[in-house]
Amino acid sequence: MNFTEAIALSLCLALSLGTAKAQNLLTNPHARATLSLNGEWQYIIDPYETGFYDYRFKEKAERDPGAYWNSGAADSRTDLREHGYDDQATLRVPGDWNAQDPKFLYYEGTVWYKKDFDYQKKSAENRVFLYFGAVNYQAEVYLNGKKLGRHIGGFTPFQFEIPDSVLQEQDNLLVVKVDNKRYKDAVPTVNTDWWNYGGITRDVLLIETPGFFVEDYFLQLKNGGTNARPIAENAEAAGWVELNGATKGEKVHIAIPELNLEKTIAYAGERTAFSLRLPEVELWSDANPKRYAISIRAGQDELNDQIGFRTIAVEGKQILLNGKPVFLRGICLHEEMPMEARRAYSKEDATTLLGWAAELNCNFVRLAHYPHNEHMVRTADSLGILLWSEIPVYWTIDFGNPEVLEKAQAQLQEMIARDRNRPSIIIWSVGNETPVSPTRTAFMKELVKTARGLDDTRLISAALEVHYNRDKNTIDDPLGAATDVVSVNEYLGWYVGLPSYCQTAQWETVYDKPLIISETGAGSLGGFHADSLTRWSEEYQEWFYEEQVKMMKRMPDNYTGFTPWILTDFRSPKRNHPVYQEGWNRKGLISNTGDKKKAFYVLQAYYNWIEAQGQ
Ligand code: GCB
Repeated sequence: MNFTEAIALSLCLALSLGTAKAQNLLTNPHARATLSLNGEWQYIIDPYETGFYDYRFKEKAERDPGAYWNSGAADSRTDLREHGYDDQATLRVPGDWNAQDPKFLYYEGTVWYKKDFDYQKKSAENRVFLYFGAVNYQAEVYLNGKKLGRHIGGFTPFQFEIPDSVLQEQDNLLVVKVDNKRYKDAVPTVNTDWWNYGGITRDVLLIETPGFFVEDYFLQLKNGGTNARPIAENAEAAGWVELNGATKGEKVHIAIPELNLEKTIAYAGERTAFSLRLPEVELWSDANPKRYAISIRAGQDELNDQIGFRTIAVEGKQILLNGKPVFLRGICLHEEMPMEARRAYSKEDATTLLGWAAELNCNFVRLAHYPHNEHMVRTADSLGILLWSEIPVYWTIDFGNPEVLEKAQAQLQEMIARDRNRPSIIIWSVGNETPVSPTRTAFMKELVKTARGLDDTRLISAALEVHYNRDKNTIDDPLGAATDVVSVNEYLGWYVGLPSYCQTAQWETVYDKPLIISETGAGSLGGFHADSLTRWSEEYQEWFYEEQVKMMKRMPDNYTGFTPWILTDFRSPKRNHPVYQEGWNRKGLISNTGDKKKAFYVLQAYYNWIEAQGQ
């Protein structure tokens, strides 16, 4: 059996075995939420998974009073119960558990979360969905003792419909088993250079819809339909609408009031295509992040959203935004608030992180190394920051295993489903620093194919590695043949030699495509000052950036973007120097105390210079 056959077989198996697959996502959940389940949740730490398995290590029966999805409340004083949710300790949702109590800092395993809520449907015919922004890594969700489903993957949303037979008007018992253990066949795998924050890390929402409703839609300008001007005339936008629970022929009304546009189509099942002629539209760009309100109505349901019209394309060695060459002045960032050493999850967090990027004069951010929360992407939409969004296919995952491919595909699908209407995202990345081999390249090409199949309006890339060579550093990873943009991480002057190595370094790519330097960086401990040859000093990092910038100025002419590693220091269990690291990767331009290091200003000056060149 060759690789493709193995994949086909595993997909068939998955279908026939009914592998827990989350339902199609309701787009823009925050605009529809009827009840937020954010807040304090009670919990049980369960490293042995006693709440899930019996003493023979078999999954407990649904009604087993000892199963932790049941309340643990005793029916009489003779009942034996060994769990319960009565104590006062709580965990905040959204949020990782690691930052909330020192006992969780290094914990990797199962925690049961429990929340009670009352809920009255507005009408008996309505439907109710339970939506999770993300749970890291695996979630089993139970309501009133019934299992709603399971989700695998720590950075993408999922939802379950709650059957009427399960939902109560009072005292609903919602329990989520969260497990963040690392596994070789997981995506990401056991080895990453970031903190494995566990928990219900993003918003939890209850959403009530009419019997049939607008589930999802897509609308964007047709590529090539614009020119370099900020206003396009007579442009054509194409898209589709998908209803849930509707019959064919149902009327769907699409309106963009600011453009005086209204259109009614008849629903033809699945994704029903439509197009709109836009007489005069202000284009969304980094310079002018113009958004329009859109409403899509069907039956009793109305979905509201904010979208931006823009095109993104590659022409020869350039990236064109709205038909005009753009240089990506970028920075990488993790979804983490350095000062509190926790996952970022809110609009305020997004505003802080992207605000720092804007202060650097960035027009681009690489969201590393997994899809970030939806607030981040929507905040970028409103600020005019272009984005690279990535799935955690990171380093050496189990490329030969078709189930791993399936897990990666699921995350890719969920990432694109959530964000396909966000104008800020211009690049989907299918992975980072994956080691070249025929098996890996076949795996990665499958992901590229899937990404294109799901969204042909954006660019596809992956962060590749470079093999350093004193004479010439050549970028020739075979995966580069499959992506629209070739992106490369290089650490000349940190992992390889000293920053002075940059002075004579030569670069070439075998691909006539746009080239992004998707990482480069050096560590420094904020506030530690010494001469520039002293590792870990701010001066070494500053010198590193100075040499990198000079080298970038002599890059081949397909160099179209730069996203150094990284905006802020971030926690990593791999970084164990007792003086300079103590569990932190120190390559941030901003320290974990929120102070800007000297190198911040070198990059800022470079970006000001690029902007002044009119690029
Ligand atoms: C890399 C990885 C990134 C690491 C970084 C480093 O190449 O892509 O995840 O954190 O290097 O600091 O070594």
